Amino acid sequence: MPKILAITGGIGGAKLALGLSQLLGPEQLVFAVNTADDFEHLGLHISPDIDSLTYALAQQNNQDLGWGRQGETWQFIETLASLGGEDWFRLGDKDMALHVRRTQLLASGHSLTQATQSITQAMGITHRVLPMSDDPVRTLVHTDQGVLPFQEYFVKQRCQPKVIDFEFQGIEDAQLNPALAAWLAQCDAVIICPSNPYVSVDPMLQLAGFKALLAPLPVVAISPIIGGLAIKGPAAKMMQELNVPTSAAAVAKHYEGLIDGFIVDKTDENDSKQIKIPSIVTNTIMVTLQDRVSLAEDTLRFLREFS
Ligand code: FO1
Repeated sequence: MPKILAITGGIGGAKLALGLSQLLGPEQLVFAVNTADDFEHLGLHISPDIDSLTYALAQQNNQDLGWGRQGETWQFIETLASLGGEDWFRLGDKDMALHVRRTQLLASGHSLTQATQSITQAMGITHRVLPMSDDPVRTLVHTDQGVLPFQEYFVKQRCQPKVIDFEFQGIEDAQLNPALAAWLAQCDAVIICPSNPYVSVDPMLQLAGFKALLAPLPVVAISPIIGGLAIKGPAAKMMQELNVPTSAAAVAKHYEGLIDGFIVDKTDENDSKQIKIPSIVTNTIMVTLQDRVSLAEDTLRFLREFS
């Protein structure tokens, strides 16, 4: 069986990650997660993309919100607001326990990788969830309303400001997670899950040495843009503001030179004719668990064409 690295960030990527986890065991499949959305808030270290993946793999994710945990209550954040605290970033009561636990583990000297390992194991997840780096990388969004830390842009400003550029603060000094580099050295192939190319995948690709480790491997990406829209999140809006066509073909171009194959939704069958690299058309809209598994099966089958 192949050894796969799945690169993910955000909600869309986490959906396919769950599908893949149903087909490949922890000896064949490892996840690399974006940490550039992380931030310190209320004295806690928050890692949203690690948490979206963790809850997805544990099948505990909040299907209505997309992010956070299912079956949540909001006593903490509402009480905090009543005391004059900040409540713009909605932290559910169960979700709070995860952030407190991670912060505690980091404060006692554990790395983000070790803290994540401890938490995912406690949630019954057997697959390894590897932060892209244990060093801080923070996405700053340069907009027409100034430079905004990512969560201020994404949550507080609800992605309204016009994007001019992205800056990954700390990227020059951040070391690629050694556990990730070690897995890549023995990997057979890499999957870039349907995540936002600009803020969920690019931070990882810009880590020194990462692209060089990908170069000898077959890499397949799934388009996060379907019919000119993102299923969730601001990817299409960002592309418009960056004067990039909001199309699956434009995402393939964004990954040009890095990927060997591209997977687009049936809606984009015509668009796929513009794509210069080998591509397949299938259903990439994941509503049910079966949708997630079917797309994972299609992806692994497609990957075999490059091995
Ligand atoms: N996204 C929101 O749009 N509003 C929120 O209040 C919010 C809270 C939140 C809490 C924990 C967490 O792990 C994620 C949360 N998110 C929220 C989503 C998060 O901002 C995004 O998932 C990523 O940063 C981008 O993928």
